[in-house]
Amino acid sequence: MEENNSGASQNNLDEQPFTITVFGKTGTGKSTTLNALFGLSCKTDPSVACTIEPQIAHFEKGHHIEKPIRVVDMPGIGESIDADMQYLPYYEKWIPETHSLVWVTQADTRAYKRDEIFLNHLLPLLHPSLFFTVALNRIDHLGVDEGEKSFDITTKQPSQAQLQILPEKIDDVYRLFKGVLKTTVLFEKHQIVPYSAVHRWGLDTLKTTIFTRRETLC
Ligand SMILES: Nc1nc2c(ncn2[C@@H]2O[C@H](COP(=O)(O)OP(=O)(O)O)[C@@H](O)[C@H]2O)c(=O)[nH]1
Ligand SMILES: [Mg+2]
Repeated sequence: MEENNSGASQNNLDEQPFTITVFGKTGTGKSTTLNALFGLSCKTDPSVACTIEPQIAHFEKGHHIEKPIRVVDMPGIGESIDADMQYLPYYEKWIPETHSLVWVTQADTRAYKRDEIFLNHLLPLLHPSLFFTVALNRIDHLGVDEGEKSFDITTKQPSQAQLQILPEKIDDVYRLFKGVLKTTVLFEKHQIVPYSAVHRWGLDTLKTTIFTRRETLC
């Protein structure tokens, strides 16, 4: 993966390869997700913010790819807005060039305040032609801290209890993101995709959702 803040300079979306840009708090599994979806080898770590500059992967038109795409792994949202805002030039460059914005967050928490605050700061940069996906990772840990039966790692399926609490979780996450996004971009509940990057559950749906607008845009 290339590391830089340069890249294409034109902001005309039609002239850019289909561009997927990934945001989210440090440790939610952005790099693991990109590795699983696109066969990349971004560094992953349970405790360290590995990505401090945007990491850009280019996929040329080829055997399995009909049209060129670009995948941009943004630095993780950290501990303070001040620290996050040092990356503002990266956001200002990449969001206008993004077709599909993927916001990775985790299912196994109730603490979405940082997502909310940070998304609010990015809101002025979002544009109506952007397709917004909330990638709800770590489904394998959903409800486990509250004593629910956990993910079956043999069959690679969530437990019945996890599947039962999932709609309520999606409702909560939807309320929160919709409350910030309002009508800035199209955002409906099916744009929240539950999955587990490490256990590869839900990845196909995530990929299909991320590419929703590809055919019409490119
Ligand atoms: N249990 C579980 N852990 C995950 C999942 N996805 C990522 N992780 C772990 O979370 C940690 C942080 O992942 P990483 O991809 O580096 O996060 P990033 O900082 O958002 O890029 C790593 O230890 C991953 O193995 C998942 O679906 N379930
Ligand atoms: Mg990372």
